[in-house]
Amino acid sequence: MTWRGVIEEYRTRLPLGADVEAVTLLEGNTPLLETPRLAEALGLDAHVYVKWEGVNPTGSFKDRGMTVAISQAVSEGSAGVICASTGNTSASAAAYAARAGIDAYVLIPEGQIALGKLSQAVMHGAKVVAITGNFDRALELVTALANEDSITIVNSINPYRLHGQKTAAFEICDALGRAPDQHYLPVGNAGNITAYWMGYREYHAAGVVPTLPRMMGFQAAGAAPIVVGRPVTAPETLATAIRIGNPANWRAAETARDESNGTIDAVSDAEILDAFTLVASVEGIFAEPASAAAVAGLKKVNAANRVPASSIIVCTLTGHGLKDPSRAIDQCPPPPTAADHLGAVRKVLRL
Ligand code: AN7
Repeated sequence: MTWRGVIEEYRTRLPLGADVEAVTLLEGNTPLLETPRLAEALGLDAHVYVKWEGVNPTGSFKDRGMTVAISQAVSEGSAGVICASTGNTSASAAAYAARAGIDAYVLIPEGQIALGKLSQAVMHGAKVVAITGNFDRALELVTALANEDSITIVNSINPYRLHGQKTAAFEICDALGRAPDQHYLPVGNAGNITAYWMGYREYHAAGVVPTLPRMMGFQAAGAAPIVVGRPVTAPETLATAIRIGNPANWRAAETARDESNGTIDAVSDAEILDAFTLVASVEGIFAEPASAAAVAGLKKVNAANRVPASSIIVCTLTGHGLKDPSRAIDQCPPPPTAADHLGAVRKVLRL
């Protein structure tokens, strides 16, 4: 049967009234790919899979939550939605709002979001404001605006967002026939790690899977409030998607970590860039830098001998690398040029 989007596929496990119509772009049903060349490159004796979320309709995992949040908002008669964003949330909110025929308002930190993400929000007709402060300040302003006007906030403090995002955990269990042993993912505003843990717990409680994974979250070293134990006032990382100093779901993410006997740790920008390049070059999967934090985290945990042999590992690759092509090109030397004849081209290609 053809895929109907995460609401119709998992409606019985979502807190939506039967009368709520799905606003959908047929998100979800993303590939769970086994990545043996990546496992080998990391020196891992384990089954490594990636949940490739960059192939969602707007190129990130945010679509899973947005379909649920915007469907609910429309059913409540909301005329518009608002969010603060490091980029992907705004791209997704703008797309689903366009699909629903309602307004989208977006606050972004000026100069700190990848151009692809900004172009999506603009193309989908969102009203975008770039503010002088960072993401955390934008989220404070958005919260105030949503309270004063009757527009719905669609950041991950909106509970419907997390219910939508938990469907990725369902899909992984459905594909593997069990839960993984360890699940790695990047942590920014900490909604996704919270949502996955909710999804795994719900499947476990319903008897669909007999075990639960350890939740392994990774922040960028310059934006690692949960790791250092206090808000970071001036977060810095080249992985702009996770440049967040005071995550909205901080406590819930700590609960996911503690209940699952997992970890929330930090990886450096250099480690993130290494993983970014590695996944693209050995597996043909072009994920964005923030996504690579999960893989960098797996490498770090393995180096500390904390990945048991033969275990089943899943890394969520949260967003598509094409959102920020200049970051990728900066990683590579510019291509050599050649005159337009065979000899010259052969010489450059060493063929
Ligand atoms: C590619 O778009 O917060 O820990 O405003 O875009 O659930 O926040 C994006 C976050 C990981 C972190 N990977 O997820 C936003 C925003 C990518 C992201 C995260 C984000 P959360």
